[in-house]
Amino acid sequence: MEKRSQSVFMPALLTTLLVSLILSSGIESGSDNLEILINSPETAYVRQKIYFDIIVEAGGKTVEKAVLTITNPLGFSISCELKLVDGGLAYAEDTYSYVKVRTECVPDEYGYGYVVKYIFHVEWKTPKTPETYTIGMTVDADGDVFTESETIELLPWPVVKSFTVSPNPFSPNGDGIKDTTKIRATFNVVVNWELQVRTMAGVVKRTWKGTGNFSIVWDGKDKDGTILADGAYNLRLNGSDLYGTPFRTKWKTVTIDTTPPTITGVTDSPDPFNPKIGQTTTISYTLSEKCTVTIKIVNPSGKIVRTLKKTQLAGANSMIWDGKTGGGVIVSDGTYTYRIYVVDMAGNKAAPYPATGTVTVKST
Ligand SMILES: [Ca+2]
Ligand SMILES: [Ca+2]
Repeated sequence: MEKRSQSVFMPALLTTLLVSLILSSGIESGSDNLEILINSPETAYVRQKIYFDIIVEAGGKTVEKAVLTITNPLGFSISCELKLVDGGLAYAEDTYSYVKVRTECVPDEYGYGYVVKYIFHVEWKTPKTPETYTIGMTVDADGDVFTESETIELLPWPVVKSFTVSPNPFSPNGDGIKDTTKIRATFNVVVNWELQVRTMAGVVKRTWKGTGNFSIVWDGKDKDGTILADGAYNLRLNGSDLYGTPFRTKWKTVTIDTTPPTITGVTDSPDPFNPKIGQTTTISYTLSEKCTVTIKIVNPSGKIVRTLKKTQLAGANSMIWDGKTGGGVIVSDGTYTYRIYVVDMAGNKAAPYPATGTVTVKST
């Protein structure tokens, strides 16, 4: 009774001092023995299943409650509280089953049965948002609440967003037409890449290396400066993000074509023809390869009255002229010259350029 009355009449300052002494000593002893170690990786990829351990040194105390939280600044939040089963910790899952936790208790080395460590094996199926996530663990051990957190950066998997080569085919022959081709690629993240030109048999002829999106003008030369022979080549693009994770290797075929096309067997029929009664004439020829064919029809005084244009495949081809101008008017009687300009897909021109023939329009 006397003691109690003493404390009641103790000066307020002394009471505050005593209370703060007790509190600080409590916290200090706690921080000596209670420790949380989160062994999560610093980075992981979206939609990846990752594993890490959280080790709780409870200083001989019993962990009564442990809560694992995973959050990001965008508002993503998972909270996973471990359930007590028969006085021991059981595994836990978050509501959406993205996190699974299994607990392992390590007894002390002297075999007295004290739990010295709680090891939480965490399995996390990461979300699809690339963001920095904070993993937090709060533990209540016999009333001592302590907490720890670590961050983990979720990365998008590196992918090639686009990979193009144009023009394709091209013709590195110095004539100023399609002499080079542009090879371009874009990626979703910064990557270190390597681009190779390979023969179909796999022999590497040229290599470029770099970081990030690229646009390369290729002159058709190998690493020694020699222009490669006509034919198809493979472009191989591989590499990895700045953490070393590779993207899926991409392939593309590019063709070098410096061989001019040929046009043979140029004929027209019927000749003469009468457009006034609805007759047309067919100009026929044979191409050595796929080409863009332009036929210009020239009147007796040298003026172009009609242009016909098509991209046509190798082999026998033709175009029909209905005897009309570009404006749809039937031309006057006379002998017309048709000029056939043949260019392959790499810009090489057939010789002669143009090939020519004549056809007569006769309405009487
Ligand atoms: Ca060329
Ligand atoms: Ca050609």
